[in-house]
Order: sequence, then structure tokens, then C-alpha cells
Amino acid sequence: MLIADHQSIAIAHAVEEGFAKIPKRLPSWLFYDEAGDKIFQKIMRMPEYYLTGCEYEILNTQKENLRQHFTGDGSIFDLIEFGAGDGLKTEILLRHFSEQHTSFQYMPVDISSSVLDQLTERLLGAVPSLSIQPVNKPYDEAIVSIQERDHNRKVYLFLGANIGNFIPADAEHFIATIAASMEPGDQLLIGFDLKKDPRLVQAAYDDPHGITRDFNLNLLARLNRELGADFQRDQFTHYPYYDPETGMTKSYLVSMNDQDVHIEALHKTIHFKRWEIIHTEVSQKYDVAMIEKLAARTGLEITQYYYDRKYYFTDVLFRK
Ligand code: AVI
Repeated sequence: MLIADHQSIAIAHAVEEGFAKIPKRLPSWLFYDEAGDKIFQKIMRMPEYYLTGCEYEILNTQKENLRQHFTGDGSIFDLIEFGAGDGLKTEILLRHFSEQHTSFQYMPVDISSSVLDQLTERLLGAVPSLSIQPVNKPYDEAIVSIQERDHNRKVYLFLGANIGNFIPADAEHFIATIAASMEPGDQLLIGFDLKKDPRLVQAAYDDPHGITRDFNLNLLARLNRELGADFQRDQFTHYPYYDPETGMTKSYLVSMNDQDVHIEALHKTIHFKRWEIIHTEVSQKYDVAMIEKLAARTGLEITQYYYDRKYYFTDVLFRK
């Protein structure tokens, strides 16, 4: 028996809409259920997935520079983070800022209250003096409500190359939404994965351990669990493709046979032709020209690029 709670209604809706498209697609937020979160932790520990190590390096080497930028005139600031995940990377900054007696409050934003509860508990264990105010809302609503809550200066964080999971037009729209709410002096730090040797990018999404394959296929397992679907995971194959011209990695699940899949919650049977694709994710890689264009089009100024030693990744500080 399927329980039609708020979350499963949203999932059913997204799946119905996605499978009506040509080519079929599923939104990448569907990756992150409990099983998907665990597989993503494994991805972040793989040597092929260079992104995490690069950003750790940047935050570790630049934490004092960032603190000085964020602190500005010394007045208290709100450190607002979208998509904090397990918070391990942000902890580098939070720990350092607390040790330096920096005056700030940390506001992680997520639509999942359980993600926020776990994050809060973990961070308070790691940094007991942290002032943390979780915001349990979709990103756009959170931006408005935080604005109304206090008049502190705002520093927004969007780390981990999460911006890459938007197609460029949507990335611009998201940054423009934040920029519209920023006052002069407010800042925004975004993590961008950079264009590089195409083989390295390809390997990050097509690892030899099969971990990213499991991450992608978990989508189908999730639909089986939550929507009563009868996908056979071994009838689909994981196929990521990096295009060095556009900088876009697209991930697909490809149907290896002609097959019908029944989805109980939708009262529908979906047909997949042999070699038909389901497009499941975009991971956009950037270059400096693309980042400058984003800044120009959203009315932001670039204060600083922070790079890792290999120039694989950059955390870019913007201000209004
Ligand atoms: C969360 N996001 C930035 C990851 C990425 O690189 O696009 C998700 C991911 N998908 C496959 N591997 C990692």
C-alpha cells in the first residue's frame, strides 16, 4: 500500500511530467533519498571524483582570507548556505570562524527537515559554540523570509559545484534571484567545477568502481520503493557523456531492451524502446568567461577567484 504523503505526491508529479517529455527525463533532486545520500558520500570519497578534494583544499587554504572578506566592517553577518549536505566542507569555515570569535550566525537552507536536523546535531557536536538557525523552506522562499527576519549583512554560500546541476539558463536565474535580494555589501560564494582534460571529467562521472552507476540506478530503485514501480535495474545501463565544447556532462539511464514498466502510483505503464534514454542529470563545467558572463548578467561584481593547486575548481566570491 502506497502512502500519498506530500513528498510522494511531488515525486509522482515529477515522474509523470518527466516521462511525458521527449527524451524522457527525471529531475536530479530525485537522487537524494537515504540510499542516494549514502552513495553520494561514497562518490565524494572516490579519487576519480576530484571535485571534493579540490574544494576542501581551497577552503582550508583560504579560510582566513574568506573570514576577512565576510567580516567586512565587523558587524554580525548571516552565513546562509544552500545545499549544505552533510556540512563537512562548511565545517572547515565554521570551525575557523568560531575559533577566531567571528560574529555570525549560520543558516543552512533545505526543504528536508530531517536533513536539517541531522546537520544541526552534527555541527553542534563539532563546533559547540556555533549559532545555528536552520531554515526549512525551498530556496526562493528562504531568501525572502531571511530578508524579513533581521537586518544583518548577508553572505550566501552555494558550494560543491551544486550550481553545475542547473542548466546555465537556470543557474543564471537562481543567481539573479539571490542577487535581487542582496543589499550593497552582501556577498555570495559559489563553487564552480572548471573545464579541464575531458578524460578527467568523464572518469569522475563514469568511475571504474561502479559507484556513480549505482547512484544513477538508485533512481529506479527509489521509484520502485516509493511509487510501486517495477523497474528492473539490470535492464538499464548508466551512461554519462561530457561534451568539452559546451562543458556539459549529461548523465543518462539507457534501456537495454524493449520493455514496459508499470508505475502503480501513476496507474500507468510506460514503454521504453531498446536504447531509449532517460536523461537524469546535468553537471555543467565552467570557464572564467562563462563565470564573468554570469556576473555581468546578474548585476554582481567578482571580488576574488580562489583556486586549488591544479586549477580544477574555483570558489568565486561575488558582491553586490
Ligand atoms: C551534487 N553534484 C554537484 C554532483 C555533480 O558532480 O554533479 C552530483 C553527482 N552526480 C554524479 N556524481 C556526482
